[in-house]
Order: sequence, then C-alpha cells, then structure tokens
Amino acid sequence: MILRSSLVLMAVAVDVLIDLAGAIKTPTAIRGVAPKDIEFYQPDQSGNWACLGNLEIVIPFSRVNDDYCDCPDGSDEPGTSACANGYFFCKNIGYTAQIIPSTKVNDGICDYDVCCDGSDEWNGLIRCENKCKEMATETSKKEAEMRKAQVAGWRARLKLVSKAKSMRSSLEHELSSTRAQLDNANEQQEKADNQLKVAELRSTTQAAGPSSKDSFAENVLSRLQDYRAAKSAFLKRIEELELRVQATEEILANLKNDYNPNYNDEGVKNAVKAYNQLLEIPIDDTPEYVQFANELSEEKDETLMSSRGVNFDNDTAYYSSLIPSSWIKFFFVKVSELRNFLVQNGLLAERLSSDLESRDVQTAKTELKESKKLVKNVQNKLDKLEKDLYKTFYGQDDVFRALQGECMDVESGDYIYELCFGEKTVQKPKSGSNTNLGAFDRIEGDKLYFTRGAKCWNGPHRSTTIVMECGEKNRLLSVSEPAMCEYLFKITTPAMCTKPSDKIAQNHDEL
Ligand code: MAN
Repeated sequence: MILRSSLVLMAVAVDVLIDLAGAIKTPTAIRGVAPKDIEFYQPDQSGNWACLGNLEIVIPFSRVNDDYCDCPDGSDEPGTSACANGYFFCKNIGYTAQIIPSTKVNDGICDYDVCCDGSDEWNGLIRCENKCKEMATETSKKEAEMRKAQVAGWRARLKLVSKAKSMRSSLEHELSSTRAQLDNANEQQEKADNQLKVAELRSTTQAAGPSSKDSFAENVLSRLQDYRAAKSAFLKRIEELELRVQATEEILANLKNDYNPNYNDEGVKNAVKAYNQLLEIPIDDTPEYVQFANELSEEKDETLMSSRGVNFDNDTAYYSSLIPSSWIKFFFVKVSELRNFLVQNGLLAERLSSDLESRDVQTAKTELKESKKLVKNVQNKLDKLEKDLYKTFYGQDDVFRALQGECMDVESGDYIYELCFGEKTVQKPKSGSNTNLGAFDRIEGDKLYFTRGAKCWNGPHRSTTIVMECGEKNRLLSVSEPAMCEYLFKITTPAMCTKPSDKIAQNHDEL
C-alpha cells in the first residue's frame, strides 16, 4: 500500500512538474484521458478545475488523478481506480484504442483484450508488456483470412446461384412438358369415357335379360314389329285401291267404246273426253312405293340390327324376336332358373360377376380407370412443379434451391445433430433411435426455420432455428437448446455471402 501510494504521488508529482513547467500541458500529461478529451482537463487561472459532470464542484487541479475520488461522476480520477464509476483510456498505439472501467486499473491483471499496451497496470505491481503490435499483426492476418473467405464464399455463392438458375430452367421445361402431358391425358380420359359409353350402349343392346325389359334391343324389336304391321296394312290398302282403279278404268273403257256419238248427251261426251285425257298421262311401271315396300324386307331389318351390335344368332335377340314381348321376362326368368339349377348341381360353371359385363365394357372401364389415374398423377406432378417454381421461397436469387438435400452434421454433447437443407433437422443419439427436430418450413432473412418435429415429452413439437452467416463451406458450427425442445443451430454457408468490395476482390484477385 505504501509502495502504491508513493507511486501515485510520483505520478501526481510528474503531472504537477509538467504543470509547473507551464509551457507544455501535453495530452499525455493526464493519465487515462483520451486525446480528444484532454481539453477538458485544463486548470483555470487560479489553478482550479471543475468536475466534468458536476461543474459546481471545484477542486484544485492538483487533485486530478491524486488517487482520491472527489467528483461524483469519477471524472477527477481518469487514471486511477479511486472512483468506481470512472473510465480509463488505453491508447493501444498501433492497435485500437479502448476504454476500460477504472476498477480494472492497477488491479494486478493484464487486461490485454482491452488494453493491449498494458497501460492499465502502470503502478508496477505487475509488468504488462505492450502486445499491441503482435495483436495488430494477428488481427490483420485474421482480417485478411476473413476477406479471403469472403471472396471465396462469394465465388461459391455465384456457383450456387448459377446451379439454381439451371435447375429452375430445367424445372420450367419439365413444367411445360407436364402441361402438354396433362392435355394428352385429359384427351385420353375423354376418349376412354366416350368408349365406355359406346361399349355400355352396345352391351345394353346385346344383353336382353330379365332385368333388361326396356333394353334397346327389345325396343328396336318392338318398333320393327310395328313397322312390319304398318307395312302389310299399307300394301293391303294399295291392293284394294288398285282393284278399284282397275274397275273404274274398265267402266270408262266400255263407255268410250259403247256410247252413241250422235246422241247429244253432254255428260257422257265430257266423261269420254276426260277419260281420253287421262289415258295420255304416262304411268311409271315400277312405282316408288313398290321399291319402298321391298326396302322393308326382313333381311334388311336383320342387317340393320347387327350393325347396331344386335346379334340375331345371339340367343337373347333371337328368342326375343320370336316371342311376344310380354313373354320375354317370363322366358328369361326361366332360363336364369335353369342356369342356377345347373350351376348348383355342378353341371355348369359359375359365372363371375365380371362376366355380367361385356368384355368391351370391362376393357373400356379399365382404360377409363387407367386414364383417370394418369390425369391425377400428371395433375399432382404439375401442382408440385408450380408450387415449387412459383410459390416456394428459396432465398435471394433462388440460392437455396441449389442446396436442397445437402446435409451437414456436428457432434455436440450426447448427440450428433444433422441438418439437411430444405428437408429436416435430426438429433442422433450415440445409441438408440433418431429424433426428428423439425421439417423445413421457411427462410426468413439470415434464418431457416424447421418446425413440426417429434413431440417433446409434456411439451411442444420440436423445432429448430438455423442462424446462418457467410462461409466458404456449409458447416454446422454449434448446436444449443435454449428452451426445451427448441434447438438453435449456427452454421456457415456461402448462400449468405455478400459481394465483397471491389478493393477486397482486387486484392484477392479472385473475382
Ligand atoms: C431428449 C432430447 C432432448 C430434449 C428432451 C426432452 O432427451 O431430445 O434434447 O430436451 O428429450 O424431453
């Protein structure tokens, strides 16, 4: 303590001597004061000085740095530890000047992190050599490395961005070909749909059974019967009319031959005249109705029916054409009963339910099902592509698109932690099963968020926040769990690097 006091006295004496010299009140004269503040440490004409924060307190200037705290703001003791709230200025020449709390002055510890020049320990209690030069060298080496990393990181980022660009463009190609595929698939589905309708119609016309009383075939057959009845009534009527015309013509021919032209009977004369005119009108030997009647032949009916898919050899249509329509149901019930009897007695194979449908219908149904499945798959693919290309944020310049699926890990405590970009974060114990710490959710600024991980016991679902900074490589630096089941990963990635200034870039001659 005695040593300390005498040292302080010596320091004060130095100050006072310099004061007395009068001429040089250099900034160095006041220990612990920054050069820019030295002007505040000048005595007035009477050799007094006022505390900086309390101007009403005036003390003799000789009490500045006398190791006794006079000012409530500690401003009178910038170079000693007398005031607990004061600050000591370390010049750190050659490095960066800094301020240290007064309490650390002459405390016997070299605070190199703040005072690399060791000036905070001036009373000789401990010798702190000046390390500013080597610290400056080390720092500038580190800075150079950082700048180099920044340049390399930026280069790596440029590569990622160009990869992301080509990924996007190939996805856009895929999108347009998928759109074309979807058009085709829709067309195919429409075709298959129409084919099924046709096949079902055919099948309905072919399948006359107890349940197909109103079937197309039955309706056509009944219409044919109507046409046939109309045709015979029509032909009968023609025959009758032909007989009448014949008889009338005979009467008129007799009248023409037998009448007495000398007898002045106007009525007879006019009738003969009209008959002669009638004879002059030409007559078609094969009138149209004869052709029409021939058209209505039964062979033609059969041709027509088979062109609509009705097979006259097919038992259903054949029998239904032979029996009155009111009997059809009864007939098929009997056929079905007979069939069941034969099946039950093992004389006939059981009909599969699919047999109830025609093969054409089955094929058309399968084709329709397949084409619907195709439409659905292609539509899903299209939706995914559109979402990926236009609704998902992959960071500035799409850069994280290029990192999708890339993984990194680090060992921390009892676990290995893994991060896969755009996918998941995982906690892997050295033995036992992995725990899902979240699925990729979003990018926000310099953070990635992974959410909806495995549920925490008695707590929320696990989630991970990734804090990113620029680095040449993707590296998982550290993992912590600031709150239970909420994880914090710190990583470096080139994705976060920004363009270095031209000066830095030139120095590294890299870009
Ligand atoms: C496991 C790990 C831990 C977590 C606890 C919560 O031990 O996933 O990180 O804190 O479960 O119960």
